[in-house]
Amino acid sequence: MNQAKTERFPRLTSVQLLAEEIPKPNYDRHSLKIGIVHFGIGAFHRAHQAVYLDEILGHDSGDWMICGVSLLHCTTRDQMLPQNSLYTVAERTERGDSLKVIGSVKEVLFAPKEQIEVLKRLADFQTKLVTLTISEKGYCHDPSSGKLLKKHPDILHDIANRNFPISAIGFLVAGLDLRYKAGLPPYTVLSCDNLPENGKMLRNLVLEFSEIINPELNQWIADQGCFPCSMVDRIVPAVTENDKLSIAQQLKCRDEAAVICEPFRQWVIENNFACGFPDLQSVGVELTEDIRPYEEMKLRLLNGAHSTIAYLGYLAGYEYVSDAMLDSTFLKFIREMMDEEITPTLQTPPSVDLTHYKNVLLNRFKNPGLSHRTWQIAMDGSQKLPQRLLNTVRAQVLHKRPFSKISLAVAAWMRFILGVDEFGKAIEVRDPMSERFKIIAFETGILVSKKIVFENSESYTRAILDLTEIFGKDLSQNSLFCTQIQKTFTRLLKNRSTLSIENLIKHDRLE
Ligand code: CS2
Repeated sequence: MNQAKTERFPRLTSVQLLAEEIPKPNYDRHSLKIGIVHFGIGAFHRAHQAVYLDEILGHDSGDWMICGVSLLHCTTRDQMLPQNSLYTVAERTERGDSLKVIGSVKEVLFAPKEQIEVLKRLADFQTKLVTLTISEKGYCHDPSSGKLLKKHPDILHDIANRNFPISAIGFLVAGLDLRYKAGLPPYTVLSCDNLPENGKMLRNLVLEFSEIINPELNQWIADQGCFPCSMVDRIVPAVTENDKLSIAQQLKCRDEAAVICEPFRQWVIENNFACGFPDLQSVGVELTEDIRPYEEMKLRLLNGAHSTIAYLGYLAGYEYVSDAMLDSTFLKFIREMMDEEITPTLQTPPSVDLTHYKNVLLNRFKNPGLSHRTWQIAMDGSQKLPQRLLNTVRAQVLHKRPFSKISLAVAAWMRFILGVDEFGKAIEVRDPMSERFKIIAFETGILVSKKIVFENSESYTRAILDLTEIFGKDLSQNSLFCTQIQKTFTRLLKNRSTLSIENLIKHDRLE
């Protein structure tokens, strides 16, 4: 219905179609060259990095146009190609949208079909920066140790077919190899995913991979490669058909690649580049020598709270983050978790007021315009838990400080991945480890014909805690942590999510 209504508008193909009042690229998109190759041109990149670049190009016409690469799906390429890679960013608040048409993406490639074109771009001397938002699982790493999964099917493929890669790591190394052979400097590789010390981890993955295929290349990358760490932030929910219609009505054009986001944005990058880089500071990007305090603050407070809201909120029947935040008990729970269990583990970054940061954060979560689904955030928990919740627990355990609220979040994840909600309805669990979870549920007998078997909860939680790729050997064997999780999970089964939250707030205990 809405799709049909949207289709009545002419397609966004050129800035000429846009009304004068719509902000649009004021630079010469034709003559400017590509200087950045970006892997993972999903909604986040289009609402974050590409927007910063659009602003830079608007005042300083350098050759910093973007070549976006999709590794898995051709959807973005197919949406962007007919639009000459133009698309709209709608910053949304409860008062409405503020639209801007973005022009910094010059080309979009679908790697499985345009492998040679991607490699050519990487090998081009004009390419100075290769950035990535490929999500946690795109790194083919062990989430707990950060090591390369050498038996991952994509990595095995890329080791056997090093000139025809399919994984991001395989492409990065194949591109660096071409440059090494051509006597060109390496490009800077900038990870923009929500992973701890993302640049350092990616460097290690690239080195582990290149060591297998070519020790000389490996040495060159080790000596000359630059892999700055970065912290990225902007909430970007998935776009719906309703959103597309409302944007078409405002734009008077149909935009299949439009994205919706909050007004807030932040990007902090470690100052470590191999060759040139765009004038990032001119548009508010912070360059720093020490990224860790920024990254831990963001991963633990924002993403940690997000995952907590996702699992507990989903179980409590909240579809959107903002719905859960309207529930004053839920809100209080998240605030207390931040103050009592996360903040003590953080080192405050220079010029940040943590109390202000948390207040702003809760207001961002409350943004009712955003319709950010708890289910969307709940995806890929096995890849997210270590840096969002478990590193915080580690620090709390080490200093003998409380972690009961985070334990409830972890228990809620364990409950969520059972694939049946508290009302007996099926949950679509999307996670690279979902098959393992199903086997564990079956073997431990926690779930029989979609019904929870309470007596088997201890063996179920034990089997999940034994997944060292998530919990690491340390937490898997930490009796304080394991006992607390098992107790919390059993209580969560008995009391369900809403009462469990209330009990933890009112009595600071689970019963
Ligand atoms: C979210 C993040 O989907 C998720 O897992 O927690 O995408 C979050 O919205 C961003 O990191 C915000 O910067």
